[in-house]
Order: sequence, then structure tokens, then C-alpha cells
Amino acid sequence: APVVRLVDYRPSDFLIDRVELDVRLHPSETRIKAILSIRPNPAGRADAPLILDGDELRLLDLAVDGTALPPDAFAATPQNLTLFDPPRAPFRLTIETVVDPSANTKLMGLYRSGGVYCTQCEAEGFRRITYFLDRPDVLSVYTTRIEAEAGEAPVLLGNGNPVAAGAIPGTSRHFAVWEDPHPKPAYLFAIVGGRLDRVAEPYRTADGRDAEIAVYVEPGKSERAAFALDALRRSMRWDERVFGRNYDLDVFNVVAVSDFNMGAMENKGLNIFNDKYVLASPQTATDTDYANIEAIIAHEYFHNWTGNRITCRDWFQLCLKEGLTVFRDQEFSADERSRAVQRIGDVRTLRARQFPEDAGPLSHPVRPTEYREINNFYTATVYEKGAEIIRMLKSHIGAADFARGMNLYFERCDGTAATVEEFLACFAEASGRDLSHFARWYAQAGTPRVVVSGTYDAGGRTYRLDLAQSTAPTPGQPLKEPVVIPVALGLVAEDGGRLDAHSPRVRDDGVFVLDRASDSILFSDVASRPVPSVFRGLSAPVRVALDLSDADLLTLLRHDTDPFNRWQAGQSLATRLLVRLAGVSRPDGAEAEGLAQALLAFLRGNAEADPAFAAQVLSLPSEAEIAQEIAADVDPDAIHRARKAVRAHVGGALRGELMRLRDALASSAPYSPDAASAGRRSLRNMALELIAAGDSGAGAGLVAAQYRDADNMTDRLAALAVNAGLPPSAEREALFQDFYDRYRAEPLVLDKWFAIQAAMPEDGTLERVLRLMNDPAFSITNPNRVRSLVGSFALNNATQFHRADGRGYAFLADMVVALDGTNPQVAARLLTAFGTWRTMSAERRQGAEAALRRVASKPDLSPDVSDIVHRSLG
Ligand code: BAL
Ligand code: ZN
Repeated sequence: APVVRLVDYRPSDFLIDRVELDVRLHPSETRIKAILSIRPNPAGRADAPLILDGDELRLLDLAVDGTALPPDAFAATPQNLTLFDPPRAPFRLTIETVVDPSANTKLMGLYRSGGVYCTQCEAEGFRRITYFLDRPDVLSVYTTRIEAEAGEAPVLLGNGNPVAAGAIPGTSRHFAVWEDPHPKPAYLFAIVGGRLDRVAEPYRTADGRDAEIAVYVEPGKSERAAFALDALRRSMRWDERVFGRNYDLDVFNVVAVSDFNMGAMENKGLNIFNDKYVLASPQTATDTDYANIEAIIAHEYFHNWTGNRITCRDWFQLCLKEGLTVFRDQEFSADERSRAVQRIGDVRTLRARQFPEDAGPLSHPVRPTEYREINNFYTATVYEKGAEIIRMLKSHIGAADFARGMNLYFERCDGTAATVEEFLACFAEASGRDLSHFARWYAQAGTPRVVVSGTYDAGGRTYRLDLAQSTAPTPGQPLKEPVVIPVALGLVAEDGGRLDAHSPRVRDDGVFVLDRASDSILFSDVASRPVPSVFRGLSAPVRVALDLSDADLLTLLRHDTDPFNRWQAGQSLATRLLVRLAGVSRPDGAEAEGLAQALLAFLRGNAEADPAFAAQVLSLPSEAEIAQEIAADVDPDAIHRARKAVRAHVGGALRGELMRLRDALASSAPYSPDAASAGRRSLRNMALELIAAGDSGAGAGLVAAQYRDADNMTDRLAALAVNAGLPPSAEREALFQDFYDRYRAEPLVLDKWFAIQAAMPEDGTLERVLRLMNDPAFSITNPNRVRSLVGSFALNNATQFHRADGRGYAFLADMVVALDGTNPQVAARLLTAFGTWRTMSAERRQGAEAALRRVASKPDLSPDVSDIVHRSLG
């Protein structure tokens, strides 16, 4: 595939103002008639040919203003439709194409999922339906007529508002017409046709529009749609209240389908979802599922303004809608739940997914400058680091100016396809500041490292903090410049009392802005030696190197007023210990006694007041986080041994308190997914995990009882997960079998069963995974199944994926090659699991490189896989 570069952007030579579509749904021969109202773009070239995009299309018919074109006036291939000399005045182009939705295994364009017709057009799927100017800066108003067998597809949905529907006399077919008055790019187009149940409710917007909001699901599952509908209503209210954004159509529909490449898609007025992020009942969904559903429903809804009303000029600007919308959904979840626990979760995700990406061969700026395959840029960097930039922007200019800037953006850019520059200009204007240096965050890849050190002068009662930033080279960017880093900080007295220290360099809200390579802050009137609490709430997406003593970390864990940094202090304490123990062949768990006592003291003071937060404090850094800390010649087996030893010791030392907490937090009330109840369950289940780590015999008994007695999936699955970590036994396998027997008719529940087994850190797991691939519940064509089994093995099982004998790598390479023929996007995503290969020990590097080279050598690789494999080896 050719490289697409940001610097080569130029406006389209033609615009398409109106699109009239007539889609006659058929399982293998769906015909699409498109009438496009086209005109030359005054900003484009005057003599250009019209080149429409296609992908695997077959042209049936073509006319300009109703007249067929002579054969030498155009050329049609599956990839393009070219009119060599189109009219230089507005004209109507009629195109008829035919596609086979049942054969569409890429799940891009029009396809079928469990018999339901649906579409996915972002980024470049619309060109798999009809020839089009498939670029986000071509905005059109759409009318869509959909026709289908009434028996096969009684429900017919499109973008916008329904304007007509009815039977087609003398046939078994019917139709519906949808009109979307809001100009939109083709990637937001969608249709759905199928047998679906529906839950709905009326919604009156704050500005007085009466709308209906609805969720469509597989027949018989409407009870499982209630929570998504509730989350949708809350999202809409929140966006009115917090961002002043009202909904703008008469209906808002969400449809759940079971075969979907992504999590969900924000098509205008017709969001299509992976059913994993819609369906929920206490018996089938965990607390985490409920939280994800709430967040993703919100995310897709929030796109209505940040993405749809204001879209992207080109795909390099993807972060303009994604980073901003992730920020918005994170804020929504923080408001609906616990802000501190939400932030800890978001930072865990950032560190688990974005930091490694930014430290490896796939590192790229939040706004990339070139790509070969845009599908590969729906990354943690664009999404999560993109959201961190918005968070920093808000703290850099302050909440009031941020709100003014957002309003200006909504006003000025509504109805346009915008750029990051246009976005930032609104905030520069609203705040009266120059944001050109801040903008470097969009262009410079890599995670900055900030080294902090403090010096106390008792005589002068001063405290100096020295800060220095640097960023390691990333592919294509050997030299790095300083970025603008908001550092939220405070000083904590060793005894936890108040310290009235101040510095003119620190703003009233406790933020210091580090915008050069190094700087220092001098505090005066510092009555006693303080402990610095820096990067509160992780105020910037950086790695922090601050060499505090264990005693200082304990002070922060106990006394910091910032809950995030209390949690961080515990994590830092544990990380330091784990990294040290990973360097010895026989890690001695007794070295974790200090950590255990700190956690015990913390629990006694805090657990019952805030169980969700306490569960986060008890949760040790993941193996992946420890690997990142070690950074070179990583041995995942050593990390696993160290973590296991520490968990065993902590679990043993805390057993009494953990047992007590399990009783104190038990509830006999019926299951409710609210944050407080979920928090109690998370601490109880964290306690179960630690108790079992300390004493597998005691753990096995508790696991069996909790598994049996659970009245909800959260507790039953937590028991199953702890079961997976117990020593091999017939009882252990019997529990897996029981779970399978109970839920054999529930694919989304069995996904959890696949995922837990694929993550088991023991020798036989690869064979287990291979066996499970033959289970009738597994399907290689369903992305959720593949991600649960193969993805979980590659991403959540460091010891087995990174097996020293290379068999884990070879397996993943086989899977990528096999999947590339049917679903390149899913294949390419799996392949990103190799992202850390250069940090591994020498023999592992060898195995990984051999596997990657084998993938690279396959002929006819998709652009998706080819791009990832070549960058990974680059
Ligand atoms: N736009 C793709 C799915 C999402 O980020 O909402
Ligand atoms: Zn999004």
C-alpha cells in the first residue's frame, strides 16, 4: 500500500452535496443504487477527472444526469470509478453496484452478523457499498431507502429520521426511508436490517426537542438492553449539563450485533455496537462489563458533537474526535462513579497499553504524519494519549477558559471537517495564550521521562524541587524537544500535618508548568522536611522518576490529600520490590513484609470507607508494568515468580484482615451494578485472590463456596479466575467444566471462560488454547471469540506467550496468517502483541523475530498486517 502523508493533503476536486441511496437487501446479491449530486469544488483543481473510491465493488450501471456514459468516458475497477472528463457544473451521477453481504468476512462495508444486515464504514468501508469520495472532508446530506424481505428483516434502520415505511404490494418485501438532515462524511453512514427486539423511551432534550431513544438487540434479549438504555439517557443529560450539548434528531438508535471489529461505532443517529458493550444482566455480565457499557454508550453518544457535528478534515486528525471523546467519556464516568477510582483505572490502561506502544516499534505521534493503513491508527496513542492531551490542556489553561474554548469550538466549527490547529485556535483565543508550544504534544511521539529530586534546607526553611524532562528517540524522530508539562504537586509533612509552604512558581491550584528541559521550584517557609507529592492525578502522560525512600512513600500512602498519589505511593513501593525480586533466581517473599504491613495499616484505616479504592491499592502492579520498568532483557518467568512470591506473602500476612473484610463487605441485597456495590464486590474479590495466593488450600475452599453461592456473574467469574490460579487438580478442571455446562448457550459468557483459561500462567496453556480452538463454542470468524481466546493468550499471558522456546510466538504468527485471509483488521490487531519483542531476553527476541519474519514472508498479506509486521521489524 502506498504511504499517505499529511503534507500532501489537498481539498477534494469535487463535492457531493446530496446522496440518495436505494439499498435492496439480499443475502448474497444486495443492489445499491446511488444518486450523487456532485459539483466541482471551487477549492479544487478545475480540470481534474472524477476518481471515486471503491473496494471489491462490481458496477452494474452508470449514468450522468440520467444518460448512460459511452464506454470511453469512464473506467471501472473494483477499486475505482473514474470519469475522465466529468461535467464542470453540478450534475447527478447514478451508480448501481452489487455486493455480497454474506461473503463479507472483513466486517467492513455491508455484512451479515447472525442473520442481521449491518454496516461498518469507518474508516474506509463506505467504498465497499458504492463508489464514492470516501474521505471525511466530503460532507453530504443523505436519504436512504432500504428494502428487504419482511420476514427476514422486519426492522429497517438508517441514519437520521424515519420518513416513510410500508409493504411493497404484491411481494413479500417491505421498505423504509430515512432522512438525515445533518451533512456528514460517508464513514458515518449506516443501515441495519433484521429481526431485532427493542427497548425504548421518550427523551425531551434540555432545549425542548422530543425524541425517542431505543436499543435494539437479538430477539429474546431485550431485558439485557435496559442498562444500556439507562446509560444512554444519563449520557445525554450529562452532555447537556456539562458541555451544553443537546441531541439533534427525532430518534437515537443503538443496535447490538455479535460480529464487530471494534467496540462500537458512532454512525449518525444509528450507533452500531459490539453486543459485548450493550447486553447486560446480573447473571451474564460483570461489574466491569457494566462499567464498560456505560462508558462506551457515553463515548459513542458524545461523538454526536465531537466527531459527527464537527468531524475530521482527514484521518491524520483522528485524535481530534477520539482523544476529545475519550476525555469526555472519562469525565462522565468520573462524575457518575468515583473520580479517584476512575482516574486510577484510566491511568492503568494508559500505562498498560499506551506507554508500551510509545516505547516500541509502533510508536507514533498522537497526530501521525503518515500512514499506510489507517485502520492501524485506532491506537492507544490516538485515543488514550489523545485524551491525556485534552486533560492537560484543561489544567494548563484552567477550567473556565477550557469551557469557553469548547463553546467557541462548537460554535465555530459546527458542520465542518476540522483540524487540530482549528481546535487549538479556539482555546488560544478563549484563554489569550499562545498554545504553539503546547501543540508539540500532537507532533512528538514517545513518553517523556521527568526526573524529580528535592532538597530541604532546614536552616533557611526552604525546599527546592529540581525537575528535568527528556524523551527517548522514536521511529523517525531521533531528536526530541521539551514539551509543556503541567505538574500538579504539593508538599506533605512527614507527620501528615499541614505544610504552608509556597512558591511563586506554583499556581493557586497547585500546578507548576515545566516547559523547558529542566527547571526548579523554590519553596519558602517550609517548617519541616516535606515529602513531595508530584504529578497528582498523573497530571501529564509521563514517566516519573522520583527517588523517594520507602518511609517517604509510606508517608504519602498514609497522608497524601491526593487519592491518586496515595495509590501511586503503594504502587511505587511494590514496583521497587518486584523489580528487585525479579532480578534474583529465588525470590524471598518475606522481603514483602514491609509492604504487607503498610497495606494492612491502610486497610484498617480505609477499606470499609472506600472499598473500590482499597481494592486498587491492594492490586499489585501487573507483570507488564514490571516488565516496562525493567525495560531490557526481560524474563517474564522471573517477573512472574517475583510477583507470585510477593502475593503469597502479602496474602498470608493479611489473611485475618482479609477474611474479616470478606464478611464485613458481604451483602444479601439483590445484585445492583452501582459503583458502591461494585466497589464492595471488587474488594471482596481482591481479598479472595490474595487469600488464595497465600494459602491455596484455604483459597480452594472459598473459591468453591463463592462459585456455588454466587447470585451474579461478577462473583462467580471472580471465583473462576482465582480457580485458574490454583495448582492443577481435578477439582480445578471440574469448575471450568461446570461453568461451561451452565453457560453453553451464552457466547459472551463463554468468552470470559476462554479468556481466563488462555491467561493461565503455566506450561500446558498453549495446548489448552489449541484444544479450546476446537470447541464448538469457538469460532474463528467472530472477533470477540478470537480476542477472548487468542488475544487473551497474547496480551494477558506474559509467561506463555513469551515462552523461551518460541512456541507462543509461533502460535500467534500462525493465527495472524490464518486470519489475514478473512479479517485483516483482527489479524493486524493481534499482531501488535509483538510490540515489546525487542525488550525481551535474547533467546526470546530470536523466537519473536523468526515468527515476525515468517509472517512478513507470506505472499499477498493484507495492507493491515503488512504494515504492522514491517514496522515491528523496522
Ligand atoms: N470511531 C470508532 C469507534 C469509536 O472510537 O467510537
Ligand atoms: Zn470514538
